[in-house]
Amino acid sequence: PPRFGAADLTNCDREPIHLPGSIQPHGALLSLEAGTTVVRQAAGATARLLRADPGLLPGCEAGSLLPAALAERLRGMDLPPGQPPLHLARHRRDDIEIDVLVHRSGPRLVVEFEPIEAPEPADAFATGKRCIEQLRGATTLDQLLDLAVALLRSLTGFDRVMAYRFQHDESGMVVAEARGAGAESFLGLRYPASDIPVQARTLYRRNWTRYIPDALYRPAPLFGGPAEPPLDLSMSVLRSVSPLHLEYLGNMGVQASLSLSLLVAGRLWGLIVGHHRTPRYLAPRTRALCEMIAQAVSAQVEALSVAVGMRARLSAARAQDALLGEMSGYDGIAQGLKRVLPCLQDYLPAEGVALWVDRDFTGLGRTPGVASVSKLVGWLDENATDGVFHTDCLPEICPELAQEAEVASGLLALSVSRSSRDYILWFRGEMPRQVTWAGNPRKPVETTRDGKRLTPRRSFAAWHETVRNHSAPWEAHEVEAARSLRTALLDVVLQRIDQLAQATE
Ligand code: BLA
Repeated sequence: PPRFGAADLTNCDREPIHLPGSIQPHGALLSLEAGTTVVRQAAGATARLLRADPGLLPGCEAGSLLPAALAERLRGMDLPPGQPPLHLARHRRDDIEIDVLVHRSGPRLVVEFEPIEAPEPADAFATGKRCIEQLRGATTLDQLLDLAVALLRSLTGFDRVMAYRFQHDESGMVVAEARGAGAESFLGLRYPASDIPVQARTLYRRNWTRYIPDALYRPAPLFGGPAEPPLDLSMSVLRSVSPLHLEYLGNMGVQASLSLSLLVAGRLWGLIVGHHRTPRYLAPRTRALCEMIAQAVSAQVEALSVAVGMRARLSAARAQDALLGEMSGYDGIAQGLKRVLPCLQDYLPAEGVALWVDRDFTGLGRTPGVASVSKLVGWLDENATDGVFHTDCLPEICPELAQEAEVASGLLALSVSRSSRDYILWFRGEMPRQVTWAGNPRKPVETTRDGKRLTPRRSFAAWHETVRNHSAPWEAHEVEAARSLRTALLDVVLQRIDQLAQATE
């Protein structure tokens, strides 16, 4: 992998952003040997906050820099690694109020000092409680995210606050936005996956907040004792961020940013991102409130999607009972399925449904003709090993159906037998879609003016693309409903076989 700060387009997803060897200079950092107060590394505004130059600190006793009680507590601290920083103390030096945060990184205790440079919320608890109550009242995703960005903008005073949601292909889209009069709108714009490399996404699942009060900062290097290994700053609040990303922010006209992870069912679902055109400091307590709101939003997104899934499951179960009831009046499976074709069409939202049973085709609604379906079944036999197969871009993956985009861009296929190849096939037509990207997504980087280096793209001007050969996507609960129908049908088939066996005995 490249060294931190030396990555380019070809390897920026391997830049070790957790080992930057530097911090943002608005605070100070000490790493201590756990169980002692011996300083191993130091960086940042130690002269202002601890009255000693960082280069002189390695090897020193932190006890000589800190109030005795604080040093004592640090010495006795046994923290598990991987946890977010703990607020240890608020202390005052001359006229500066300083928050002291501590967390464990490998064999070191990392102590971060952050001066309070911005007003603090008057009543953080009451504000947090009110925000959470409001968020819990949201009954749709749009309502929830609109409320979240509005609350966060009023708390932070940022020019623009957005909810950014990851799509199936890891690109992202701005799905909610609150902004001031002068700020340009990014609502509805898509950004390619490469704008947030994979190691950054992995880190953002563990550490939920990133704060860059002034993107034009000069990184403050970590001074270390002899042979200090690189310090892992994954959980640090002062971590220096990738210079590539700082350039990107510059190209967007952004000088301060705050981004908060939205985690749903353990996955990085999206981010809430705040932008400001000029430097902007936020008190740690304000950021803690923001983080609390992001957590409440995450929980509510999950609750809403669980509710949607439950409703879908209930109605699928009802539809399935009706369908099986209807089928029970018929002797053969093939005959039964044909009779319930209208029920099958209603079972999933699709424009057409077809049966392929004993090499015989029956269709209802908009489906490809018998010749195409026969070829499709051959292709499925080769390519679909699972009992349930689905795609929203059939013409792109199945050459035999390349000409059928209009009626068969989407396919959900359910095999209803193990030996002979019988299928229920649901079809969805093409849904041409306009996607507006923030700049050309196939050129996420440009060369610098002197032509020497690659940098993130400079233009975020709307770039339109029409997506063809795609249908509406199959939702997870729809695929699940198909799977459960398959299990139920195979049960029926097995029962019939039993009955037949008994009858012949
Ligand atoms: C990180 N990229 C990020 C982050 C965001 C974005 C939100 C998280 C850091 C932060 O909090 O600011 C991208 N920001 C966006 C997007 C919007 C936004 C899409 O506001 C939309 C509104 N970036 C590139 C390219 C590279 C790259 C080409 O565009 C690499 C060649 C790298 N982005 C990059 C890296 C990070 C990053 C390395 C991690 C920064 C860090 O945490 O150290």
